[in-house]
Amino acid sequence: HLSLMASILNPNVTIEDDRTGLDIETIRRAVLDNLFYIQGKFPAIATKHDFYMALAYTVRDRLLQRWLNSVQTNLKKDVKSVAYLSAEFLVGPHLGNNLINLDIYQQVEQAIKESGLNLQELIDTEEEPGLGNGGLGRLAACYLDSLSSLEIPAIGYGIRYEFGIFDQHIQDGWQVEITDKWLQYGNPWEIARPESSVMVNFGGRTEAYTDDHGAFRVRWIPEYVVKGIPYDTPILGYKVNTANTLRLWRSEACESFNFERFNQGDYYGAVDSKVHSENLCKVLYPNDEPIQGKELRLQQQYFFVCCSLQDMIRTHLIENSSLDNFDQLWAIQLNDTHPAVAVAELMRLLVDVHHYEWEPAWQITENTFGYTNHTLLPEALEKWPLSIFGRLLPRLLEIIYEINNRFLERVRIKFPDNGSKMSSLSIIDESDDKYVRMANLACIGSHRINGVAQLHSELLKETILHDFYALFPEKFTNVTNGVTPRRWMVLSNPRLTELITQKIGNRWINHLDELKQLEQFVDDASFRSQWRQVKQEVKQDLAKYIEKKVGIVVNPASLFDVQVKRIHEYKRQHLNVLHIITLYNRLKHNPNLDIPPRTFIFGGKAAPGYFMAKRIIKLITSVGDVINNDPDLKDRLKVVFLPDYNVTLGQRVYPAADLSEQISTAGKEASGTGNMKFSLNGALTIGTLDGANVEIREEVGAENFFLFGLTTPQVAEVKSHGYYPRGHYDSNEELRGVLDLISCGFFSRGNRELLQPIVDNLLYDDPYLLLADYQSYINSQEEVSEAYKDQERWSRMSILNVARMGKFSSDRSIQEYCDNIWKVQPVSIKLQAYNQENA
Ligand code: GFP
Repeated sequence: HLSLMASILNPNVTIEDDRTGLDIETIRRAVLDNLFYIQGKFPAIATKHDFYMALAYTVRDRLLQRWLNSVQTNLKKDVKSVAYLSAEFLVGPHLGNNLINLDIYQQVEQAIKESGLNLQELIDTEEEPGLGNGGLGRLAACYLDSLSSLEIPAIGYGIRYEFGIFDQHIQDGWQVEITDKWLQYGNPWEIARPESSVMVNFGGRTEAYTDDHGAFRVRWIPEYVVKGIPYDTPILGYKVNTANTLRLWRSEACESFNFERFNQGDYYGAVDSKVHSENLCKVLYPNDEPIQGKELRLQQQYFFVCCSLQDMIRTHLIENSSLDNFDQLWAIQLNDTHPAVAVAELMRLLVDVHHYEWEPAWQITENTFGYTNHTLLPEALEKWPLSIFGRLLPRLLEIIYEINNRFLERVRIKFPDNGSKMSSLSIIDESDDKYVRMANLACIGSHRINGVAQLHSELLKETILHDFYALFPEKFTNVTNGVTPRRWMVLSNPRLTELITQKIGNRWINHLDELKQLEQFVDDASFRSQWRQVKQEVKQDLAKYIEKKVGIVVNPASLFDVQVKRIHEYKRQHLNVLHIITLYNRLKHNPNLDIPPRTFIFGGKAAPGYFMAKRIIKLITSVGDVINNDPDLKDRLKVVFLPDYNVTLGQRVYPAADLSEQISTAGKEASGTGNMKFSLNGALTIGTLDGANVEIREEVGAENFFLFGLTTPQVAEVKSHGYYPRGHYDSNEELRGVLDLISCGFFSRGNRELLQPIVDNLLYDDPYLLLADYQSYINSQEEVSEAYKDQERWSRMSILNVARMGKFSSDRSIQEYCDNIWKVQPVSIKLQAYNQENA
C-alpha cells in the first residue's frame, strides 16, 4: 500500500494528463487514482466492481472533452441537430464500446493487465442498462452510435427507467420475472443535470383568456406538476471527436407545489404526491401486452416528450431570437408512436406558450417531425381511451381536436362524401368506445413517414396506412434498418475482426461496404480454414458459457442453430421446436440417419402477461429436458434455452452461430435486426421472405440463403379462403407424429394438459400458419444439413454472407435518414484548448 500511496502522491504527470492521457502508464495510474478517490479503496480491498467503476471513470474522463466540445458546437446558430425521441434505448454495456470507439482497447487491456487484472472480466462486470424490450430499443442504440460516428449533431431523448426490462430466470422450465435493479451499484456513465430540470403538467382544466394585446388564448391549469430531471450519457462515435448526448428524464415531485399541504401539516399527503410523481418513471412496460388503460404509460410518454421539447426550445433560444427557424435547426424523429403526442405538445408550446398563430405553428411542426413505424400488427397500434387522455392531458386533447378538424376539412375536399375515409383517417376512433389513435396523429403531424424495410414500407402503404398514402403519397419513404458493426462485430467478435482486418485492413469498420473485398479470398483454402478456425474457437467459448450457465454439455463441432429474439407467436419459436421433434423422431426410428449433430440454442423474454409465449418457453425447455437426456441420441441433438437474453448475451451468441433462424410468418416481422447481426458474423440464414430477410437474401445471393415458406401474398390468399390448419395435420404423417407426441404428454412427464394449449391453437386456429409452412421448413432444414456436411461449401457461403453485408450497417441507414428525411450535415468537432497534445 505504501508504494501505491507513494506513486499516487508523487505524480510526474499533471492532473490534466491523468484525465486525458491515452498511454498505458497514464491509464494505469488514472485507474488507481479513481479507485482511491472515487471508490475509496486500495487495490488490496477493492472488489472487481470497484475496479470496473475506477476504469469506467477513467474512460469517462477521456470522453468528457470530446463530449463538451460536441455539445458546445451543436448549440451554434447554424448547426441543425437531430432529436431522436424514443421510449426505449437498449444501449448495452458502455465500457467495451467506448474503448473501441476511443480506440484505446489495447492500451487499456495492457494497463489493466499490469495491475494484475483481466479487462474482459471488468467489462463483464458492467450491469447492462435494459431500457428497452427488443428490436425497437436496440435500433435506437445502434442509431446513436452511427449518428456520432458520422459526426451528425444529435441528441437521444428518452426515459430513465429505474427498473428496466425484467431479468428472466428459468425455474422448472418456466420463465420467472425479477426486477431489474440496474442502478443499484451506481451508474458511472451518466451525469445528472438538475439545473436543466423542467416542469410537466398533468390533469386539471383549461381556461380561455384575452392577453394584453387583446388576443384570445388558452391556458392550462393543471391538477399537479411533475419535475423532469435530465441525466446525460455521452455517446462517442467511432474514432471521431463527436460525442453526442443521450438525455434521459427522471421524474420527481415538485415540492413547492405541495407547500400548502406541508404548511397545513399534511405531511403524508405531500409525501404521497412525491411517491406518485416518482412512480412515473419507475418501470419500463414490457411489449406484447394490451396497453390500453395503462394510464401510467401515457403519463410516461407525455412526460418525456414534454421535457424534451421544452429542452430543445430552451437550447434553441440560447442562440436564436425566436422559434421561427425551429424547423431549420431541429429534425425530430418519432421512434414509433410512443412519442407521437409530441406533435400536439409542440403545437401547445408554440401556440399557448410562445403565442404563435395556428398556421405558422403547424408549418413548423410538420416540417420538424418524421415518424418511423415499426409494426403492422394491428394489436400493437397505440390508441388511448378518450376519457383517460382527456382527464390526464386536457389541453392536449383540445389541440388534437383542432388538428383533427382542420385535417378532416382537407380530407373532405380531396375525397368528398367519403365517410369511410374520414373515419379511418380521423385521429379520433369513434367506432365504439372513443380512442385517440396515435399513429394517425403521427402521420398527420410528420412530413415523412417510413417503414423499416422495403417490404414493410410497401405493406404500410397497402394496408394500415393505405388511406394516408392515398392522401399524401409524397410523405412515404423507406429506410431499411441497420446495425452498428462496432458493437456487433468489433466488440463482440474480436477474432473475426482480426482475421478480416489482416486481409483487407480496417476501413470496413466504418465503411462496411468494404467487406466486399473478402470475396476475393473465398477460393483460398487456407483462408477458409482460418475462417472455420475462428468460428470453432468462438463456439467453444459459447459451449463453455452454456455449460456454466445451464449445465448442459454441448459439442462445439455440432451445428449451432440459433433463435434469439423476444418470444412471440409470429416469430414462431414453436415452428423451430416442431423441426427439433421431427429430427428426434427420425433419429429414434433410424439411429443410422446421416445428419450432422445440432445444438439448438434459444433465448428471449416473453411478456409477463402473454400466456402463449410463456407456454412456448415451457415447450422449449420441456423438449430439451427429454432430448438432452435421451441416451439413444448419443448427444446428436441438444436443446438449450439460455436465460435472460439481453444485449450482453447477444454479443456472445451471434458470433458463435452457424445457422440463424428468421422464420416469422411472411408479412409480420417489420424488419428484424438480429438477422443482420447473425449474417454479419458469418451465420447462414434459414428464413421466410419477411422483413429485411428479403433484402439480406438479395444481397448475399439466393444460393447462400435457405429460403422456405409462404410469401406475404400467399399468406393473405390462404387466409382469404378460410385456412384449415387441421388439413395439414391429417395429410402429413410426420407432422401428425410430432403434434401427437406433444399431446400425449411425452415431453411433460405424462401431463397432457401442460402443452396442449399450443397444440390446440395450432390445430384449430394457427393464426401464424405454422402448419402451412411446416413441410417447406423441414425441407429447407434438410438442405441446411446437407450443406453443413460439406464444410468447404459452408465456409464459402459463410464468407460470402459476411462479404455482402455492407448494406446493413446502421451508418448506411443513418445516412439515408440524414439525406432524405432530416436534411442534416455532419459537423466535425475540433478539440479546444486544453491538452491539445492528447487530443
Ligand atoms: C420492432 C419490429 C422489428 C424491427 C424493430 C426495429 O421490433 O421487426 O426490426 O422494431 O425497427 F418488430 P421489436 O421492438 O418489436 O422487437
